[in-house]
Amino acid sequence: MKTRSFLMCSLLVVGCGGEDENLPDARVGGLDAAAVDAALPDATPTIDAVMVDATVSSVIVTPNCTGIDNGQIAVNLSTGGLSFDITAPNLVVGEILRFSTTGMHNFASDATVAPANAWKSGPVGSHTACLQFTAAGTFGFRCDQHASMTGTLTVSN
Ligand SMILES: [Cu+2]
Repeated sequence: MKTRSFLMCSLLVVGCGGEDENLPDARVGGLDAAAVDAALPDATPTIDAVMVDATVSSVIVTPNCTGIDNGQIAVNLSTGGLSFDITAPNLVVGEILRFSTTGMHNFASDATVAPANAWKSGPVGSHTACLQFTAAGTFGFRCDQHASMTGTLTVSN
């Protein structure tokens, strides 16, 4: 009797497994967009964390420049007082800009750059980060703490 029950269960499991193969498509098709939106938490903190740690489509941020070879760094950008020491840096696609500061500053894309918050070197405060730009363009930047600290980065092919 026990053996027979076990076999029945096994057959049921196999049967369910077979049906499952057809389920993913049906589930995706059945998603209610409004319900999904409602179920999603506020995404802002997650996006912020991603910016600091690394990946945006065109900018790769490496906190502390960990693992970056000095030979890859084309521009060293820092701060003095309430200014960036270079306000119009130039890079070739793929090159790295090293940002460092000991003040209440950071190096972040400004409102003219899409997507919003495309990159930032890290939270405002003493830190170092390496940013590799992988797309050509002209990008405004700023310090998130000081509206007067701005510049324009040019990345060319
Ligand atoms: Cu600042």
